[in-house]
Amino acid sequence: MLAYGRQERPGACDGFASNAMPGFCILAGPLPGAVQEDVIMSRRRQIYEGKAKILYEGPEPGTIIQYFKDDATAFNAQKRGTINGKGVINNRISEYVFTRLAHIGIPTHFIRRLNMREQLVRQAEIIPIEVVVRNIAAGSISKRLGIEEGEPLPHTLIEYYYKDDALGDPMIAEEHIACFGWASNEEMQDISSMAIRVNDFLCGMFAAINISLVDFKLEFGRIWDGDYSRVILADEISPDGCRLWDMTTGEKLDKDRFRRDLGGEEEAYQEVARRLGLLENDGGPSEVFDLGAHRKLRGKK
Ligand code: AIR
Ligand code: ASP
Repeated sequence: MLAYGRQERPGACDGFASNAMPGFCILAGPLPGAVQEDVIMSRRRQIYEGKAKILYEGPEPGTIIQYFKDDATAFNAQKRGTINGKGVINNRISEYVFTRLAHIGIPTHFIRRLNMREQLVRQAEIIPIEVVVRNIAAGSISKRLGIEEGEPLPHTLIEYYYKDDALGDPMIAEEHIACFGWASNEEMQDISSMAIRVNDFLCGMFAAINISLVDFKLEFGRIWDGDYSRVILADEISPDGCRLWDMTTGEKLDKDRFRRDLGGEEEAYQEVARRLGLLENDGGPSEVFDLGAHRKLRGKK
């Protein structure tokens, strides 16, 4: 049973911006099961290279391989760097989160993790909207509206940004989305209700490991089944696209460490993975994470 709606394929002249979203359909039928990794490695073709991931053609029609890089960018790629091991950790964290979300009925593109840096996902038409969910003021909303960072918001906010690097991902209203046909009203209903469910689930999941989910970004894709499409959660969920603060110390455990030159980004990403039970406890500090102490322990300044 599908919790979220199926949309009929729009006709050519009904105002839906099909030219903005060149369609590619997935073939109906069962998704591939075990696929030999050596086959994947030898036959694949690169489809797209983004700031933090590379997409390769998958082993079956309708599949894609997501390769997670260590590259980090911020401020629309004006700042560039590397966070060692980030790709491996984000691959693992995103696998874990998407798997848990699937268990509560959120349709996602995730099929399975292939190896340390790659996962197999369903190919979808990416809806060109970044959906940001905020629980606590931080980052751009604090700057834009002069709200102090750390101020809990009176209620959860959903914001939309148009995914366009050349324009710097400008903030948009739902009216823009409807006006330019980036997503239909029905799709936006599915997207906003999924975003709220994901937020509720993730807030609880992170609270259980003493982390506040301050805000995060989601991306959605459209998959076709004949003349019908539905929206699924795509991209990744990792400390690259979430603000995660230790509930006790307020320590930032996310990409703001890189954006704001705070240092300790590798340790912060590892700490999130460790608390989620995805890494062996290496005997380092565990109750409340102290990045300074941890870095000293590892001989870093
Ligand atoms: N985000 C937005 N665009 C790219 C990313 N990663 C995420 C940030 C933050 C949230 O969206 O990681 O968790 C809000 O970002 P901002 O900059 O609008 O405050
Ligand atoms: N990764 C995005 C960029 O390069 C945004 C960010 O995470 O700050 O601009």
